[in-house]
Amino acid sequence: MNYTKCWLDYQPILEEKKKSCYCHPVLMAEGVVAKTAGEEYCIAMSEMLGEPVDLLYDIIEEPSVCLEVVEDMETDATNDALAKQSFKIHQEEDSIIISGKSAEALLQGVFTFLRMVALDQIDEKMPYTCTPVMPLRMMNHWDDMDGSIERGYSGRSFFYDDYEILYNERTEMYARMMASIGTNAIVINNVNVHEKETYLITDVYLQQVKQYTDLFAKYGIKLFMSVNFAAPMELGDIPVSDPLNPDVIQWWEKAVKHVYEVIPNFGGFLVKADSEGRPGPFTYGRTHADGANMLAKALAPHGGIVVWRCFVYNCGQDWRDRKTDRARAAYDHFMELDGTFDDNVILQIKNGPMDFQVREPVSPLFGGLKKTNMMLEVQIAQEYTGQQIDLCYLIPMWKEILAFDTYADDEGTTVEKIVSGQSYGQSVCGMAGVINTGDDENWTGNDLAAANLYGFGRLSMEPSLTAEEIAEEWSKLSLSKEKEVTDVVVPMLCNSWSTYEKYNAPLGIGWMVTPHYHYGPDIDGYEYDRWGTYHRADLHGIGVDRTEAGTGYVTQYNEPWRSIYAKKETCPEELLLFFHYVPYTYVLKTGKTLIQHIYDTHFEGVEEVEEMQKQWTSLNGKISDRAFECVTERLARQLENAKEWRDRVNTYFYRKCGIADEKNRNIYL
Ligand code: GCW
Repeated sequence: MNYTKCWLDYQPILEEKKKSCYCHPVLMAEGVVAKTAGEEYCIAMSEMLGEPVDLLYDIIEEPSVCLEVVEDMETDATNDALAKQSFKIHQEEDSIIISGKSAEALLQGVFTFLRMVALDQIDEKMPYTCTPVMPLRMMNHWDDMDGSIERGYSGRSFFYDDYEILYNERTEMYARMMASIGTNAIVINNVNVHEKETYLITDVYLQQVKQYTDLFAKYGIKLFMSVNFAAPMELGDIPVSDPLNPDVIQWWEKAVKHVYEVIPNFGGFLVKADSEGRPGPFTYGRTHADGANMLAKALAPHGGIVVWRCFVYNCGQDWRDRKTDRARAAYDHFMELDGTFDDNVILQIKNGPMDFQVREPVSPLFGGLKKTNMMLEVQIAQEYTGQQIDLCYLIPMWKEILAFDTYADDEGTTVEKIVSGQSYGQSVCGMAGVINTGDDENWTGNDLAAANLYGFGRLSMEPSLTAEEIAEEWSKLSLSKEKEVTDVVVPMLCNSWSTYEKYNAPLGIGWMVTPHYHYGPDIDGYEYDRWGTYHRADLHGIGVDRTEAGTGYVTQYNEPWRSIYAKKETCPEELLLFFHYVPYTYVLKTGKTLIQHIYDTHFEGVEEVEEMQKQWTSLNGKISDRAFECVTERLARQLENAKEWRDRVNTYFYRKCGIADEKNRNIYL
């Protein structure tokens, strides 16, 4: 086996923690998913008890763990889609009952129960009931069929190699891992659909895709594919892909019908249109609602959905133009279409208005749209946050995003409530994560980056979990249950975003990265380019004026945010340069000038990485040598990167403004 089991590497539990019922699982439900639930139970429990555990199918006299589906189980779910996902774990005398309202829910119940046993939480947490908060918990793969992964930092694709679809034990392990964290939807190919991938929805590949669909179905996961909006032109003999053209409409209907003939349980499409060179409805003067609804109508008779991305912006900008603002783009394009999308369309919105930077405000589109299904898109892959070399645990960031109050209706209309369907009663909505896996032995390049993958799943099931709780669970399940390990790993993870931010681009301005690769600093790398990603630093100050006098971006927020962001004095300082052009001598709330803040944080960032290294060294011999060495090597590279950021950023600004560091440290490059 050339891959690890991550958080599914079940370890023996202490003798005194074993309950007599554990070795008698009784499966009282039928069907493939229920069978998986039984199998997962046996795999895990055999490891934890240190003896083989076999599944029974009839009630027995002795204490047992009963796995059952109770369709009329009571739930507190607010809609039908979620109700079917409710499960319950409780004790009756010496037996334990795991019941799900559906087989999929039972499977989630079993994974939850196994986790509780592994973490020794069973007595503390039972009786336990759960209705997942996000209806859809989706992974987006940016895997290409040549075997590469766009923005992949952990090896090559385990789905494809050289335009062939791979299917092996690793794929099965992958499906288990995904199901165990609550994933119920997976998009198997990159949103940038190139020539060969366009054929995924045709007979060239459908039979092989079906293998994945069948595998995922065993784990209660639906398979989705990204499609090329220009497919009718590339695959058919139609000269256009105009969504209102009858030939185009018919082409898609036929294509979709065929997909469902081969794969009856297919989930639907993910679409990146009119974005970064991808084709879309704009070519024909049509709206994104025209485009999305055309596909939605083709999918609807089969129960499929369209996930349509809002990452639409002008990537051919002139840097001298200070009015066009990429941050405005998603809202400007999609707000006026609110209420015009079909019921089986979901708009997938990136968490921020730019592109997964280390710090961004929350996209104002969440607080704008009210009559449209919405899904939050975050990037588990650390494109701009250290590329799985540098440590950056993203759960605290995602928690902030989910907790953000949009004030769309009243106070308390948080992103979490909106994308979980609680605010507007939608049932097709949820969270999507651009996944960070590849064929590296440890799946995620840096072992610690797996905490982001695990955490994404856990958070989409239960957003009320704290970042610390998730970190602790992950660390205990993946590294070691010993307290001395958790005591090091949990704070390391939980402080890592802040550390990364300190040595990165300051106060929300973002970018300053090496163009194209997006790792390492290049302060002006994107400054005079076409991508709309400017910091506007000059002799006197830095930042983008996004107030009404500037690009007007602030007006896309509801009050009170609009007013809060509009003034330097009230704008949260971590976002100051995102919203304002600020002189280097401006005094921050800490009493420091902006320039001194930039110098100080960049020195601190490096010191914090050095401290992390020290902490990590103390784990030598306490976790697997493989994981220890992997992270040791990554931290050494992180330190180099942090120093480079420190020196380049500080030197750049010192040269621009000529203001010396108050502490007289060496600023050079
Ligand atoms: O951040 C950018 C990435 C692209 C990506 C794009 C997107 C898949 O640099 O590689 O393309 O976002 O989200 O579509």
